Amino acid sequence: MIVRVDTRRAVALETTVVAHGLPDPIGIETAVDMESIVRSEGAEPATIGVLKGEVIVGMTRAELRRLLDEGSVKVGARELPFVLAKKLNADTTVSATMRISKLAKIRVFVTGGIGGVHQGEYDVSQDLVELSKNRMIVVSAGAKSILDLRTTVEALETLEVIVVGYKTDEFPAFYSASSGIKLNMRVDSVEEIVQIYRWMEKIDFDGALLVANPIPKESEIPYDEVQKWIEDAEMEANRLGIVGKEVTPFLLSKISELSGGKTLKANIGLLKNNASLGAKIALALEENL
Ligand code: PSU
Ligand code: MN
Repeated sequence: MIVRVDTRRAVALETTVVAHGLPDPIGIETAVDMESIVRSEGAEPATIGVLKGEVIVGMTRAELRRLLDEGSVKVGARELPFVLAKKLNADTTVSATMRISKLAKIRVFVTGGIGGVHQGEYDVSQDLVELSKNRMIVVSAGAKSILDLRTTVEALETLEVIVVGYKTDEFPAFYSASSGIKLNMRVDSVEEIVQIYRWMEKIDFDGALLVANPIPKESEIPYDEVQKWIEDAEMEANRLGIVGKEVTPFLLSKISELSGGKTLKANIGLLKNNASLGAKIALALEENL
């Protein structure tokens, strides 16, 4: 494993969103922008991925480019040993990035939206399991609205994942700030987040603290507007027989197409917003060592 950052004030960033979540070159541009945002807050970005079986914590732009040009496998935590043994290129989802962050002793991780429980046939992301096993702070704009959000929130409870709404009483719906699903834990400051994390350490709590950070107003798309695109994208996925790892990337790109790029813009907006909050949390955590 190559670690290029000071992990005490690092913010981990994933590469699946770069390689499979956003179209090229927007993926790389967004990653680089997120890194700048993290730096401008005084924290250190650590973009995580795998090149030829080598885990890299703190990928350079050129290395991100290699991932895209040479191609990479989308991996969750359970596929990591496989791609490492085979010396493959891999982009890491939330679960794989969390697992590597733990090895590198990074405590804060920023993503767009976690994976969760899909609608219809059984399809549940490894992200949920990893969140239940790994003591980290994960910032996300709720879970992707292509999911069954109600079931995802219930699953998070079953798995003992601490979910707090940042300045909200609701679980955010990725492209929209509100979902109508109430959360019972709300925080209004970075200090409160750090205090909760301190208590997690003291009581030896193994799961993650998921900070649900709503998409900012200027990037938001109303829930009802998004719903129609999601339904159409899902019908198309069923028609084409898309299953497994391809489901999430397919739906994201189809919805972007159906919305004329509106959801893509929203996705970028929420990623940057999360990067900013994650950096503030990382700094506050370090100062409080
Ligand atoms: N957030 C985004 N875009 C993405 C993802 C998150 O804004 O593409 C990725 C994350 O890496 C997450 C993955 O872990 O989608 C979930 O994939 P699946 O549903 O196949 O578990
Ligand atoms: Mn899946």
